[in-house]
Amino acid sequence: MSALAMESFWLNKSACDDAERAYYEKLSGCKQTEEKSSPASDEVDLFASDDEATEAPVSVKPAPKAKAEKKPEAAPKKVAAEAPTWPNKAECNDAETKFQEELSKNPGALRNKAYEERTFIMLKPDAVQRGLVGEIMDRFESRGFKLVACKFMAASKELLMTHYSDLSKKGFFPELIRYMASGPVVPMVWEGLNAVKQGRMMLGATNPKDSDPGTIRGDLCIDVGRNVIHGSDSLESAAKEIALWFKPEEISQWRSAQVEWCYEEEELATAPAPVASHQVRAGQSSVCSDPWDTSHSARQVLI
Ligand code: IDP
Ligand code: MG
Repeated sequence: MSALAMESFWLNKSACDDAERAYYEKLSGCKQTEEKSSPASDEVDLFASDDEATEAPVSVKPAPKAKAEKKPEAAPKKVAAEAPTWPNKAECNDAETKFQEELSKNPGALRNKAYEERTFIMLKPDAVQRGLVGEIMDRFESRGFKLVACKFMAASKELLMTHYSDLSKKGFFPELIRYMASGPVVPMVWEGLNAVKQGRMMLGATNPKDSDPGTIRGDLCIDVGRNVIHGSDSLESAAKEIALWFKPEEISQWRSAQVEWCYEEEELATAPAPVASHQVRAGQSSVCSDPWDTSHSARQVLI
């Protein structure tokens, strides 16, 4: 009895081992096979699909392994490629430190001084009378230029004669002075990249009949004697005219909220203050610092 029982046990054991082996071969090879199999009975499932078990491991299992192995190889390659873009990192950091010092004294300071070019623009009495002040200022604002000084005033004949002194020999000079003194004017200083040249282009030709459509004069006036706006024609005359019409203390030093959105080089990193999760989700933080260079985070917002 006992010998028969043992024999029966080992026969069953062998069958069970085979079934177990087949089961794990199938299990390790293919999820789909596992999903297809009926959960009703282990025995039916395990013994019925012996043939399929050989195909299963090939199709799915190697794929995730290959992906997992590739990732660590990619990282060092990226570091090696990025490294040469910061050959003079120390110089960059020095320049950034100097800029931050300057910014602490002048909130209007920019890294690229070309963006600080200034031009003198004046809305003439006809622009004021015709209600074009907002329209014209809007063009400069919308373009991205920064207003740093502005007055609404009646200009004296003396001031106007000094301003137009280079035209004093022209036949139209007396009428020009009379017209310019006949009502309030709006002298302004606008700041931005190529402000003088771009300002002149925005004005259009002196005589509106020659001004292109799209320019201020081309769109808003007809007669050369009523051409609504003045703009400096060179860097030298801009400096001279700004000094003539404005005292230094009348020119504001301020950082426009637009500056980072108008000039690529003027982006400041935000202070590393904690940010609420809903703000992060809304995309509030727009810092674009180099992820490979932690020292770059020295940039600070001072306002
Ligand atoms: P700009 O204003 O385009 O710089 P300018 O030659 O400096 O032109 O002349 C200054 C202003 O003198 C003109 O904007 C215009 O108001 C006036 N002006 C220029 N040429 C004539 C002219 O032929 N007749 C009448 N006024 C003129
Ligand atoms: Mg001129």
